[in-house]
Amino acid sequence: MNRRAFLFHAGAAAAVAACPEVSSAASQHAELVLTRSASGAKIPETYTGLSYELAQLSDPEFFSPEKRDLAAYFRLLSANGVLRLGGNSSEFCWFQADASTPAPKLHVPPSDLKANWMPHRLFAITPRAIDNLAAFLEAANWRLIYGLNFGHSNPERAATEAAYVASKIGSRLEFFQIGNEPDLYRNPSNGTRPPGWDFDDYIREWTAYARAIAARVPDARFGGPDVAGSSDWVIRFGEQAPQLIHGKLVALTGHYYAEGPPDDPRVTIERLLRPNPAIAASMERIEAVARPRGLVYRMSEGNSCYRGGKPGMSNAFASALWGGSYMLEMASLGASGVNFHGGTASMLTASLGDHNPGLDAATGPQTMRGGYYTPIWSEPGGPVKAMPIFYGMMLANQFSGGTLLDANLKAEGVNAKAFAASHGRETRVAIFNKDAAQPLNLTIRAPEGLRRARVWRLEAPALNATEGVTLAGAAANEHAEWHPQTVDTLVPSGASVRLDVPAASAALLFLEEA
Ligand code: BDP
Repeated sequence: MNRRAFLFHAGAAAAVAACPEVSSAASQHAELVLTRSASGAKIPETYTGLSYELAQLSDPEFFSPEKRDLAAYFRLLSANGVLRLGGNSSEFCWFQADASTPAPKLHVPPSDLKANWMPHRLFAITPRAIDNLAAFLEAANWRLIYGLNFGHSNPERAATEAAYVASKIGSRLEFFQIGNEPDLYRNPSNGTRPPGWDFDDYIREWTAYARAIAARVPDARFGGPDVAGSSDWVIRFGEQAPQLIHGKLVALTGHYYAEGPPDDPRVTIERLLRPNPAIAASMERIEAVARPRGLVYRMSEGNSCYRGGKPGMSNAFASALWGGSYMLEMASLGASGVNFHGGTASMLTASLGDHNPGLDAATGPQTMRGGYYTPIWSEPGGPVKAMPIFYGMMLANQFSGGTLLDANLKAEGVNAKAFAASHGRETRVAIFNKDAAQPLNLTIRAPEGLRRARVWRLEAPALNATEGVTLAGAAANEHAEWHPQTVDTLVPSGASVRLDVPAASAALLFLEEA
Protein backbone atom coordinates (compact mmCIF):
# COMPACT_ATOMS: atom_id res chain seq x y z
CA MET A 1 0.00 0.00 0.00
CA ASN A 2 1.22 3.42 -0.88
CA ARG A 3 1.70 5.95 1.91
CA ARG A 4 -0.23 8.36 -0.29
CA ALA A 5 -3.35 6.31 0.43
CA PHE A 6 -3.37 8.03 3.84
CA LEU A 7 -6.83 8.89 4.89
CA PHE A 8 -5.50 12.03 6.46
CA HIS A 9 -3.37 12.93 3.49
CA ALA A 10 -3.83 16.32 1.87
CA GLY A 11 -5.97 15.18 -1.01
CA ALA A 12 -6.37 16.47 -4.51
CA ALA A 13 -9.84 17.56 -3.45
CA ALA A 14 -8.33 20.33 -1.37
CA ALA A 15 -8.53 23.52 -3.33
CA VAL A 16 -7.85 27.13 -2.62
CA ALA A 17 -10.50 29.42 -3.99
CA ALA A 18 -8.82 31.34 -6.73
CA CYS A 19 -9.71 34.95 -7.25
CA PRO A 20 -8.38 35.89 -10.66
CA GLU A 21 -9.79 39.43 -10.80
CA VAL A 22 -7.90 40.53 -7.73
CA SER A 23 -4.41 41.79 -8.32
CA SER A 24 -1.96 39.94 -6.16
CA ALA A 25 -0.98 42.94 -4.05
CA ALA A 26 -4.49 44.27 -3.38
CA SER A 27 -5.44 44.14 0.27
CA GLN A 28 -8.49 41.95 0.88
CA HIS A 29 -11.06 43.40 3.21
CA ALA A 30 -12.01 40.61 5.52
CA GLU A 31 -13.99 40.13 8.67
CA LEU A 32 -13.48 37.86 11.65
CA VAL A 33 -16.39 37.43 14.06
CA LEU A 34 -15.68 35.82 17.42
CA THR A 35 -18.47 34.28 19.46
CA ARG A 36 -18.60 32.17 22.59
CA SER A 37 -18.74 28.56 21.57
CA ALA A 38 -21.64 26.40 22.68
CA SER A 39 -19.25 23.50 23.33
CA GLY A 40 -16.95 25.58 25.55
CA ALA A 41 -14.21 23.07 24.80
CA LYS A 42 -10.94 23.57 26.66
CA ILE A 43 -7.55 23.05 25.05
CA PRO A 44 -5.42 20.96 27.43
CA GLU A 45 -2.34 22.58 29.02
CA THR A 46 -0.46 19.57 27.64
CA TYR A 47 -1.57 20.18 24.05
CA THR A 48 1.85 20.91 22.55
CA GLY A 49 4.14 18.00 21.96
CA LEU A 50 7.22 16.71 20.23
CA SER A 51 7.90 13.21 18.94
CA TYR A 52 11.31 11.54 18.68
CA GLU A 53 12.53 8.16 17.55
CA LEU A 54 12.77 5.75 20.49
CA ALA A 55 16.23 4.86 19.14
CA GLN A 56 17.33 8.34 20.19
CA LEU A 57 17.68 6.65 23.62
CA SER A 58 20.41 4.36 22.26
CA ASP A 59 22.58 7.37 23.13
CA PRO A 60 21.83 7.47 26.87
CA GLU A 61 23.08 11.04 27.06
CA PHE A 62 20.76 12.43 24.37
CA PHE A 63 17.96 13.20 26.82
CA SER A 64 19.81 13.95 30.02
CA PRO A 65 19.83 16.76 32.58
CA GLU A 66 23.19 17.87 31.16
CA LYS A 67 21.36 18.83 27.95
CA ARG A 68 20.39 22.16 29.47
CA ASP A 69 19.85 23.99 26.18
CA LEU A 70 17.66 21.22 24.82
CA ALA A 71 15.57 21.17 28.02
CA ALA A 72 15.35 24.97 27.84
CA TYR A 73 14.04 24.70 24.28
CA PHE A 74 11.37 22.25 25.42
CA ARG A 75 10.37 24.71 28.17
CA LEU A 76 10.31 27.62 25.75
CA LEU A 77 7.98 25.66 23.50
CA SER A 78 5.62 24.68 26.31
CA ALA A 79 5.56 24.86 30.09
CA ASN A 80 3.63 21.56 30.13
CA GLY A 81 4.47 19.67 26.94
CA VAL A 82 4.40 15.99 26.07
CA LEU A 83 7.33 14.10 24.56
CA ARG A 84 6.34 11.04 22.58
CA LEU A 85 8.96 8.39 21.85
CA GLY A 86 8.30 5.84 19.12
CA GLY A 87 8.66 5.85 15.34
CA ASN A 88 9.85 3.08 13.04
CA SER A 89 12.98 2.63 15.13
CA SER A 90 10.92 1.60 18.17
CA GLU A 91 10.31 -1.75 16.44
CA PHE A 92 14.06 -2.37 16.55
CA CYS A 93 14.78 -1.16 20.08
CA TRP A 94 15.35 -3.57 22.95
CA PHE A 95 15.72 -2.96 26.64
CA GLN A 96 19.04 -4.20 27.92
CA ALA A 97 18.07 -4.51 31.59
CA ASP A 98 21.59 -5.70 32.43
CA ALA A 99 24.66 -7.12 30.74
CA SER A 100 23.14 -10.60 30.66
CA THR A 101 19.98 -9.62 28.74
CA PRO A 102 20.17 -11.27 25.33
CA ALA A 103 19.58 -9.13 22.23
CA PRO A 104 16.57 -10.14 20.15
CA LYS A 105 17.13 -11.60 16.71
CA LEU A 106 17.47 -8.89 14.06
CA HIS A 107 14.52 -9.09 11.70
CA VAL A 108 15.64 -9.08 8.09
CA PRO A 109 12.74 -8.09 5.85
CA PRO A 110 11.68 -10.68 3.29
CA SER A 111 11.80 -8.11 0.48
CA ASP A 112 14.72 -6.31 -1.14
CA LEU A 113 16.54 -4.32 1.58
CA LYS A 114 16.70 -1.23 -0.64
CA ALA A 115 12.92 -1.26 -1.03
CA ASN A 116 12.38 -1.62 2.70
CA TRP A 117 11.89 1.60 4.68
CA MET A 118 12.33 0.17 8.18
CA PRO A 119 15.58 0.20 10.17
CA HIS A 120 18.13 -2.48 9.42
CA ARG A 121 19.79 -2.68 12.82
CA LEU A 122 18.99 -3.02 16.51
CA PHE A 123 19.18 -0.27 19.14
CA ALA A 124 19.89 -1.16 22.76
CA ILE A 125 18.28 0.95 25.48
CA THR A 126 19.93 0.78 28.88
CA PRO A 127 18.47 1.67 32.29
CA ARG A 128 20.82 4.67 32.29
CA ALA A 129 19.03 6.12 29.24
CA ILE A 130 15.71 5.89 31.09
CA ASP A 131 17.17 7.39 34.28
CA ASN A 132 18.56 10.29 32.27
CA LEU A 133 15.29 10.70 30.41
CA ALA A 134 13.45 10.97 33.74
CA ALA A 135 15.79 13.74 34.88
CA PHE A 136 15.50 15.51 31.53
CA LEU A 137 11.70 15.49 31.74
CA GLU A 138 11.94 16.86 35.27
CA ALA A 139 14.17 19.70 34.03
CA ALA A 140 11.84 20.47 31.15
CA ASN A 141 8.64 19.86 33.14
CA TRP A 142 7.36 17.69 30.28
CA ARG A 143 5.42 14.45 30.30
CA LEU A 144 6.03 11.27 28.33
CA ILE A 145 4.33 8.88 25.94
CA TYR A 146 6.53 5.80 25.67
CA GLY A 147 6.28 3.57 22.59
CA LEU A 148 7.21 -0.09 23.10
CA ASN A 149 8.53 -2.43 20.42
CA PHE A 150 5.63 -4.49 19.04
CA GLY A 151 7.28 -5.31 15.74
CA HIS A 152 9.96 -7.74 16.84
CA SER A 153 9.58 -8.36 20.55
CA ASN A 154 7.38 -10.34 22.91
CA PRO A 155 5.02 -9.50 25.78
CA GLU A 156 7.60 -10.44 28.45
CA ARG A 157 10.27 -8.12 27.08
CA ALA A 158 7.72 -5.31 26.75
CA ALA A 159 6.51 -5.81 30.32
CA THR A 160 10.06 -5.71 31.74
CA GLU A 161 10.83 -2.51 29.86
CA ALA A 162 7.49 -0.94 30.80
CA ALA A 163 8.02 -1.76 34.48
CA TYR A 164 11.39 -0.02 34.49
CA VAL A 165 10.07 3.00 32.57
CA ALA A 166 7.05 3.33 34.88
CA SER A 167 9.22 3.09 38.01
CA LYS A 168 11.50 5.91 36.82
CA ILE A 169 9.14 8.24 34.96
CA GLY A 170 6.41 8.00 37.62
CA SER A 171 3.60 10.49 37.33
CA ARG A 172 5.14 12.12 34.24
CA LEU A 173 4.15 9.05 32.24
CA GLU A 174 1.03 9.87 30.22
CA PHE A 175 0.65 6.38 28.74
CA PHE A 176 2.35 3.54 26.90
CA GLN A 177 1.89 2.80 23.24
CA ILE A 178 2.55 -0.62 21.77
CA GLY A 179 3.84 -0.51 18.20
CA ASN A 180 4.25 2.22 15.61
CA GLU A 181 2.01 2.47 12.52
CA PRO A 182 0.75 -1.13 12.68
CA ASP A 183 -1.59 -0.43 9.77
CA LEU A 184 1.52 -0.44 7.53
CA TYR A 185 3.12 -3.62 8.97
CA ARG A 186 1.90 -5.85 6.14
CA ASN A 187 3.22 -3.61 3.35
CA PRO A 188 6.36 -4.84 1.56
CA SER A 189 8.10 -1.51 2.29
CA ASN A 190 7.55 -2.27 5.98
CA GLY A 191 7.54 -6.07 6.25
CA THR A 192 6.95 -6.25 10.00
CA ARG A 193 4.12 -8.75 9.48
CA PRO A 194 3.15 -10.94 6.50
CA PRO A 195 0.75 -9.77 3.80
CA GLY A 196 -2.82 -10.45 4.87
CA TRP A 197 -2.12 -9.65 8.54
CA ASP A 198 -5.01 -7.39 9.52
CA PHE A 199 -6.78 -5.52 12.30
CA ASP A 200 -8.13 -8.68 13.99
CA ASP A 201 -4.59 -10.07 14.23
CA TYR A 202 -3.40 -6.72 15.50
CA ILE A 203 -5.94 -6.34 18.28
CA ARG A 204 -5.39 -9.93 19.44
CA GLU A 205 -1.60 -9.53 19.63
CA TRP A 206 -1.88 -6.02 21.08
CA THR A 207 -4.14 -7.26 23.89
CA ALA A 208 -1.61 -9.94 24.86
CA TYR A 209 1.10 -7.26 25.20
CA ALA A 210 -1.15 -4.83 27.08
CA ARG A 211 -2.26 -7.50 29.55
CA ALA A 212 1.32 -8.63 30.19
CA ILE A 213 2.31 -5.02 30.84
CA ALA A 214 -0.71 -4.39 33.10
CA ALA A 215 0.19 -7.50 35.12
CA ARG A 216 3.60 -5.96 35.89
CA VAL A 217 2.46 -2.31 36.08
CA PRO A 218 -1.04 -2.36 37.58
CA ASP A 219 -1.67 1.35 37.06
CA ALA A 220 -0.38 1.35 33.47
CA ARG A 221 -2.40 3.40 31.00
CA PHE A 222 -2.41 2.94 27.27
CA GLY A 223 -2.90 4.89 24.06
CA GLY A 224 -3.17 3.61 20.51
CA PRO A 225 -3.30 2.45 17.82
CA ASP A 226 -0.70 5.03 16.66
CA VAL A 227 -1.59 4.32 13.05
CA ALA A 228 0.01 5.91 10.01
CA GLY A 229 -3.27 6.91 8.48
CA SER A 230 -6.15 4.49 8.85
CA SER A 231 -9.03 6.20 10.63
CA ASP A 232 -10.87 2.89 10.39
CA TRP A 233 -8.26 1.24 12.61
CA VAL A 234 -8.53 4.14 15.09
CA ILE A 235 -12.29 3.70 15.21
CA ARG A 236 -12.22 -0.09 15.56
CA PHE A 237 -9.55 0.19 18.24
CA GLY A 238 -11.63 2.76 20.11
CA GLU A 239 -14.63 0.44 19.97
CA GLN A 240 -12.82 -2.74 21.04
CA ALA A 241 -9.78 -1.94 23.19
CA PRO A 242 -11.55 -0.36 26.21
CA GLN A 243 -13.34 -3.63 27.12
CA LEU A 244 -10.25 -5.72 26.46
CA ILE A 245 -8.14 -3.86 29.02
CA HIS A 246 -10.86 -2.57 31.34
CA GLY A 247 -10.58 1.19 31.48
CA LYS A 248 -6.82 1.31 30.95
CA LEU A 249 -7.13 2.86 27.51
CA VAL A 250 -7.00 6.66 27.83
CA ALA A 251 -6.23 7.95 24.35
CA LEU A 252 -6.74 7.18 20.70
CA THR A 253 -3.75 8.14 18.60
CA GLY A 254 -2.75 8.43 14.97
CA HIS A 255 -0.18 10.12 12.76
CA TYR A 256 -0.47 12.86 10.20
CA TYR A 257 2.06 13.74 7.55
CA ALA A 258 0.61 16.43 5.32
CA GLU A 259 2.77 15.63 2.32
CA GLY A 260 5.35 13.23 0.98
CA PRO A 261 7.56 11.78 -0.20
CA PRO A 262 10.15 14.51 -0.63
CA ASP A 263 11.35 13.26 -4.00
CA ASP A 264 7.87 13.65 -5.49
CA PRO A 265 8.03 16.90 -7.48
CA ARG A 266 4.36 17.55 -6.72
CA VAL A 267 5.26 18.04 -3.06
CA THR A 268 5.53 21.80 -2.90
CA ILE A 269 5.04 24.67 -0.46
CA GLU A 270 1.97 25.67 -2.38
CA ARG A 271 0.39 22.26 -1.89
CA LEU A 272 1.43 22.09 1.78
CA LEU A 273 -0.39 25.33 2.54
CA ARG A 274 -3.66 24.36 0.88
CA PRO A 275 -6.58 23.54 3.16
CA ASN A 276 -7.21 19.82 3.65
CA PRO A 277 -10.89 19.06 4.31
CA ALA A 278 -10.03 15.40 5.06
CA ILE A 279 -8.69 16.48 8.47
CA ALA A 280 -12.09 17.64 9.73
CA ALA A 281 -13.87 14.69 8.13
CA SER A 282 -11.62 12.15 9.90
CA MET A 283 -11.72 13.99 13.21
CA GLU A 284 -15.50 14.03 13.18
CA ARG A 285 -15.62 10.23 12.81
CA ILE A 286 -12.95 9.69 15.45
CA GLU A 287 -14.43 12.09 18.01
CA ALA A 288 -17.81 10.35 17.65
CA VAL A 289 -16.16 7.18 18.96
CA ALA A 290 -13.77 8.79 21.45
CA ARG A 291 -16.07 11.17 23.33
CA PRO A 292 -18.82 8.78 24.49
CA ARG A 293 -16.10 6.43 25.79
CA GLY A 294 -14.28 9.13 27.73
CA LEU A 295 -11.27 8.91 25.39
CA VAL A 296 -9.28 11.73 23.81
CA TYR A 297 -7.59 11.78 20.42
CA ARG A 298 -3.96 12.84 20.11
CA MET A 299 -2.02 13.27 16.87
CA SER A 300 0.99 11.45 18.28
CA GLU A 301 3.43 11.79 15.37
CA GLY A 302 3.49 13.84 12.22
CA ASN A 303 4.91 16.71 10.29
CA SER A 304 4.93 18.46 6.93
CA CYS A 305 6.36 15.64 4.78
CA TYR A 306 6.99 11.95 5.51
CA ARG A 307 10.23 10.16 4.70
CA GLY A 308 12.34 12.65 6.56
CA GLY A 309 10.93 15.95 5.26
CA LYS A 310 11.70 18.04 2.22
CA PRO A 311 14.56 20.56 2.22
CA GLY A 312 13.37 24.05 1.31
CA MET A 313 9.87 23.27 2.59
CA SER A 314 9.96 21.29 5.84
CA ASN A 315 12.85 23.38 7.17
CA ALA A 316 11.49 26.64 5.78
CA PHE A 317 9.04 29.29 6.95
CA ALA A 318 6.12 27.64 5.12
CA SER A 319 6.30 24.84 7.69
CA ALA A 320 5.78 27.36 10.51
CA LEU A 321 2.55 28.66 8.97
CA TRP A 322 1.43 25.13 8.17
CA GLY A 323 2.36 23.71 11.59
CA GLY A 324 0.84 26.49 13.71
CA SER A 325 -2.35 26.46 11.70
CA TYR A 326 -2.58 22.64 11.75
CA MET A 327 -2.16 22.56 15.54
CA LEU A 328 -4.98 25.00 16.10
CA GLU A 329 -7.20 23.39 13.49
CA MET A 330 -6.81 20.07 15.34
CA ALA A 331 -7.53 21.78 18.67
CA SER A 332 -10.69 23.30 17.22
CA LEU A 333 -11.74 19.80 16.09
CA GLY A 334 -11.32 18.40 19.59
CA ALA A 335 -7.81 16.90 19.57
CA SER A 336 -6.07 16.68 22.94
CA GLY A 337 -2.61 17.31 21.51
CA VAL A 338 -0.22 17.32 18.59
CA ASN A 339 3.31 15.88 18.56
CA PHE A 340 5.53 16.98 15.70
CA HIS A 341 8.28 14.51 14.87
CA GLY A 342 11.96 15.35 14.84
CA GLY A 343 15.36 14.55 16.25
CA THR A 344 18.83 14.06 14.88
CA ALA A 345 19.50 13.43 11.20
CA SER A 346 21.22 10.11 11.90
CA MET A 347 18.30 8.67 13.89
CA LEU A 348 15.67 9.87 11.45
CA THR A 349 17.66 8.45 8.55
CA ALA A 350 18.10 5.15 10.45
CA SER A 351 14.33 5.08 11.04
CA LEU A 352 13.92 4.97 7.26
CA GLY A 353 16.33 2.12 6.60
CA ASP A 354 19.15 4.59 5.94
CA HIS A 355 17.31 6.17 3.04
CA ASN A 356 17.46 9.95 2.75
CA PRO A 357 15.21 10.93 -0.16
CA GLY A 358 15.16 14.57 0.94
CA LEU A 359 18.90 14.91 0.52
CA ASP A 360 18.80 12.95 -2.73
CA ALA A 361 16.16 15.31 -4.13
CA ALA A 362 17.79 18.53 -2.88
CA THR A 363 18.48 21.01 -5.63
CA GLY A 364 21.29 22.88 -3.89
CA PRO A 365 23.94 22.22 -1.24
CA GLN A 366 22.43 21.38 2.16
CA THR A 367 23.66 22.15 5.65
CA MET A 368 21.19 19.63 7.13
CA ARG A 369 21.85 15.94 6.51
CA GLY A 370 18.31 14.60 7.00
CA GLY A 371 15.30 15.02 9.27
CA TYR A 372 14.40 18.33 7.59
CA TYR A 373 11.17 18.64 9.54
CA THR A 374 12.68 18.57 13.02
CA PRO A 375 11.32 21.44 15.17
CA ILE A 376 14.53 21.58 17.22
CA TRP A 377 17.92 21.13 15.56
CA SER A 378 20.34 19.44 17.95
CA GLU A 379 23.14 17.62 16.20
CA PRO A 380 26.05 16.15 18.19
CA GLY A 381 28.55 18.83 19.15
CA GLY A 382 26.50 21.68 17.66
CA PRO A 383 24.41 24.39 19.32
CA VAL A 384 20.69 23.79 19.79
CA LYS A 385 18.57 25.76 17.38
CA ALA A 386 14.89 26.46 16.76
CA MET A 387 13.82 25.56 13.24
CA PRO A 388 11.08 27.59 11.51
CA ILE A 389 8.24 25.24 12.51
CA PHE A 390 9.21 25.75 16.15
CA TYR A 391 7.98 29.36 15.98
CA GLY A 392 4.64 28.27 14.51
CA MET A 393 4.32 25.79 17.38
CA MET A 394 5.21 28.50 19.92
CA LEU A 395 2.46 30.65 18.53
CA ALA A 396 -0.08 27.82 18.67
CA ASN A 397 1.01 26.91 22.20
CA GLN A 398 -0.33 30.27 23.38
CA PHE A 399 -3.74 28.62 23.09
CA SER A 400 -2.93 25.82 25.57
CA GLY A 401 -5.26 25.97 28.56
CA GLY A 402 -7.66 28.31 26.75
CA THR A 403 -11.36 27.85 26.04
CA LEU A 404 -12.15 27.75 22.33
CA LEU A 405 -14.30 30.44 20.79
CA ASP A 406 -15.98 30.20 17.42
CA ALA A 407 -13.95 32.18 14.91
CA ASN A 408 -15.86 32.88 11.74
CA LEU A 409 -13.49 34.28 9.11
CA LYS A 410 -14.90 35.80 5.95
CA ALA A 411 -11.94 36.35 3.66
CA GLU A 412 -13.13 35.33 0.26
CA GLY A 413 -10.48 34.14 -2.12
CA VAL A 414 -7.70 34.31 0.45
CA ASN A 415 -6.10 31.16 1.81
CA ALA A 416 -6.34 32.09 5.49
CA LYS A 417 -7.42 30.45 8.77
CA ALA A 418 -8.33 32.01 12.12
CA PHE A 419 -8.75 30.59 15.62
CA ALA A 420 -9.61 32.09 19.00
CA ALA A 421 -9.61 31.06 22.62
CA SER A 422 -10.34 32.87 25.84
CA HIS A 423 -8.00 32.88 28.79
CA GLY A 424 -10.00 34.58 31.54
CA ARG A 425 -10.56 38.18 30.46
CA GLU A 426 -8.10 37.90 27.60
CA THR A 427 -8.99 36.51 24.19
CA ARG A 428 -6.19 35.21 21.99
CA VAL A 429 -6.73 35.21 18.25
CA ALA A 430 -4.44 33.61 15.70
CA ILE A 431 -4.67 34.46 12.02
CA PHE A 432 -2.64 32.46 9.52
CA ASN A 433 -2.46 34.13 6.15
CA LYS A 434 -1.11 31.21 4.12
CA ASP A 435 -1.75 33.02 0.88
CA ALA A 436 1.53 33.65 -0.93
CA ALA A 437 0.30 36.87 -2.52
CA GLN A 438 -2.73 38.45 -0.87
CA PRO A 439 -2.56 40.49 2.32
CA LEU A 440 -5.56 40.56 4.66
CA ASN A 441 -7.07 43.73 5.93
CA LEU A 442 -9.12 42.45 8.79
CA THR A 443 -11.86 43.76 11.05
CA ILE A 444 -12.16 41.61 14.15
CA ARG A 445 -15.36 41.68 16.19
CA ALA A 446 -15.01 40.37 19.73
CA PRO A 447 -17.87 39.21 21.97
CA GLU A 448 -17.10 41.93 24.57
CA GLY A 449 -15.93 45.56 24.49
CA LEU A 450 -12.16 45.84 24.24
CA ARG A 451 -9.70 47.85 26.27
CA ARG A 452 -6.45 46.95 24.62
CA ALA A 453 -5.08 44.81 21.79
CA ARG A 454 -1.49 43.69 21.34
CA VAL A 455 -0.02 41.77 18.39
CA TRP A 456 2.83 39.34 17.91
CA ARG A 457 3.72 38.63 14.32
CA LEU A 458 5.16 35.46 12.84
CA GLU A 459 7.26 36.52 9.87
CA ALA A 460 10.18 35.66 7.61
CA PRO A 461 11.74 37.03 4.43
CA ALA A 462 9.95 34.41 2.26
CA LEU A 463 7.93 31.21 2.45
CA ASN A 464 10.99 29.19 1.50
CA ALA A 465 13.33 31.07 3.87
CA THR A 466 15.18 28.68 6.17
CA GLU A 467 16.64 31.55 8.22
CA GLY A 468 15.28 34.80 9.58
CA VAL A 469 12.02 33.52 11.06
CA THR A 470 10.84 35.61 14.00
CA LEU A 471 7.94 35.65 16.44
CA ALA A 472 7.20 39.07 17.92
CA GLY A 473 10.34 40.30 16.16
CA ALA A 474 12.62 37.91 18.01
CA ALA A 475 14.41 34.62 17.43
CA ALA A 476 15.60 32.32 20.23
CA ASN A 477 19.34 32.03 20.86
CA GLU A 478 21.22 28.79 21.46
CA HIS A 479 20.22 28.80 25.14
CA ALA A 480 16.55 29.11 24.17
CA GLU A 481 16.34 32.69 25.38
CA TRP A 482 13.53 34.50 23.63
CA HIS A 483 11.61 37.61 24.57
CA PRO A 484 9.01 39.43 22.48
CA GLN A 485 10.69 42.42 20.90
CA THR A 486 8.15 43.91 18.56
CA VAL A 487 4.68 44.06 20.07
CA ASP A 488 2.31 46.29 18.12
CA THR A 489 -0.52 47.93 20.02
CA LEU A 490 -3.85 48.42 18.26
CA VAL A 491 -6.56 50.85 19.27
CA PRO A 492 -9.91 49.07 19.56
CA SER A 493 -13.18 50.77 18.83
CA GLY A 494 -15.87 49.26 21.04
CA ALA A 495 -15.68 45.51 20.46
CA SER A 496 -13.83 45.80 17.13
CA VAL A 497 -10.27 46.16 16.10
CA ARG A 498 -8.54 46.47 12.71
CA LEU A 499 -5.49 44.42 11.80
CA ASP A 500 -3.41 43.92 8.66
CA VAL A 501 -1.95 40.48 8.12
CA PRO A 502 0.54 40.56 5.24
CA ALA A 503 0.62 37.70 2.73
CA ALA A 504 2.61 34.69 3.94
CA SER A 505 2.59 35.63 7.62
CA ALA A 506 0.63 35.04 10.80
CA ALA A 507 -0.44 37.20 13.70
CA LEU A 508 -1.36 36.47 17.29
CA LEU A 509 -3.59 39.00 19.01
CA PHE A 510 -4.08 39.43 22.71
CA LEU A 511 -7.40 41.16 23.25
CA GLU A 512 -8.16 42.49 26.70
CA GLU A 513 -11.76 43.01 27.68
CA ALA A 514 -12.75 46.49 28.76
C1 BDP B 1 6.84 7.60 10.20
C2 BDP B 1 7.73 6.82 11.12
C3 BDP B 1 8.99 7.56 11.48
C4 BDP B 1 9.62 8.15 10.23
C5 BDP B 1 8.62 9.07 9.55
C6 BDP B 1 9.07 9.62 8.19
O1 BDP B 1 7.00 6.49 12.28
O2 BDP B 1 9.87 6.70 12.14
O3 BDP B 1 10.79 8.84 10.54
O4 BDP B 1 7.45 8.35 9.25
O5 BDP B 1 8.71 8.98 7.19
O6 BDP B 1 6.13 6.73 9.44
O7 BDP B 1 9.70 10.66 8.14
